[in-house]
Amino acid sequence: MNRSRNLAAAQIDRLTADLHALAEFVDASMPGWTRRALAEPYRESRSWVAALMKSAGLEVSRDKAGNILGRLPGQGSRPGALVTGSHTDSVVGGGRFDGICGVLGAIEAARCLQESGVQLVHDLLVVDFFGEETNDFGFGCFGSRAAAEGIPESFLDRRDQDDVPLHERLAVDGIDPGEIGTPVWVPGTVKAFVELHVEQGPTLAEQNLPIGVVTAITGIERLIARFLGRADHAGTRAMTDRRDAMVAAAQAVLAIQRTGCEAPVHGVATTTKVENANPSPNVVASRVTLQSELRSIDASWLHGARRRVSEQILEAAQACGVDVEVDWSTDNEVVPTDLVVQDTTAGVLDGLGIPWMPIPSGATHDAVHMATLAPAGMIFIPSRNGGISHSPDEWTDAQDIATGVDALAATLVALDRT
Ligand code: HGY
Ligand code: MN
Ligand code: MN
Ligand code: MN
Repeated sequence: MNRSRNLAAAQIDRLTADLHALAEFVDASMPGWTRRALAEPYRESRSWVAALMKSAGLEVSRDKAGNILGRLPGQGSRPGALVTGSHTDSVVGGGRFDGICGVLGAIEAARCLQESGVQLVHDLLVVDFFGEETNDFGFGCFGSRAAAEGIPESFLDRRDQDDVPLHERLAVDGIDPGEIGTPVWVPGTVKAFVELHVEQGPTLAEQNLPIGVVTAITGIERLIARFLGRADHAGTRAMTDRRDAMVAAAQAVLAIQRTGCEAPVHGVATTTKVENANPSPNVVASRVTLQSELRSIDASWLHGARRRVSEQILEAAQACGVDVEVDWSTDNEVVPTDLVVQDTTAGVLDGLGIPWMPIPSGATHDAVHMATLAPAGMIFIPSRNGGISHSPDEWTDAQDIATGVDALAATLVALDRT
């Protein structure tokens, strides 16, 4: 397998040292390498990231959405910056590579460009986007969404599981909700966006390939279903005479899972939460809330599946004599990556002799929101350990990250000339 050709051993060692250093900022009370946005370890880690950007010769600033920006001025004769970056927050029990490779790899790419004397025409902007993972308020990509579209009023009114409103949590990070309702970045200031990211799946490793050029990023439909049955004595009420909200929810979980299994390529369905409002062991469940999501890069399947899942949930509730409210929200539509960015990346890889394959992304990324601002693309590097991710077992080899940095730096140089 082609290894990193342009990164010297010293540069790979430097990048590895950065990965280890960032992995120190975790919530020790949680499993894996947990670094949740809006929490202390994350806050401390971002000061470290800002200092790293500064030491890499970047002009560091923080925008109103909490994104950390490291700018490498270009020769300045062309408008719009070449932007690259990702996120450094994690899921609970997450790993050390998801998002992180795209931020530390981008900083390394900026260092390598300077060390090899390359001067871009456009500014280069390296970004650590604030809070990409789904937060306690049920949405993700906070920083990139705020930068590109603004955060919707309905999101800002949400409260977390402790009934704390989002604006209160944001205040600790110095983010003013009044300043993020409209796009935080000025349209026209981005020439193109490229995100380096681990695949979070097994394909590249199975194909023994070091790089994936992402063709499309999954759409996500999120569901909250509220089942309303009748509380009753669990020991006396006849089985045929119950209105058991938990049984209706259980049948809905299986219907959602069946729908995911029927999907064509890259369709999935997951139920991540079933909550009984009254978990007393001797009471028939009266109120149960279920949270699920459907994903696919096939927009027509995704919308059809949403309708089919709703129908099956209503049928399950009816059969149990239970009422149900089904609320859907589109977290993001399917996003095809930009063909020019794809082709530029492919041409660069062929030029470097680095083998690659086109690959869709079942995970969503900050690139989804950057794509509303400018042509956007993604470069994947292999996830080892069977492609496991959102887990402490997530792993990507340093050599693979270095090859990704090679590909990223060369793609940025090529896009700089378009
Ligand atoms: O949910 C996702 O796909 C991403 O990891 N936030
Ligand atoms: Mn993730
Ligand atoms: Mn990610
Ligand atoms: Mn991402």
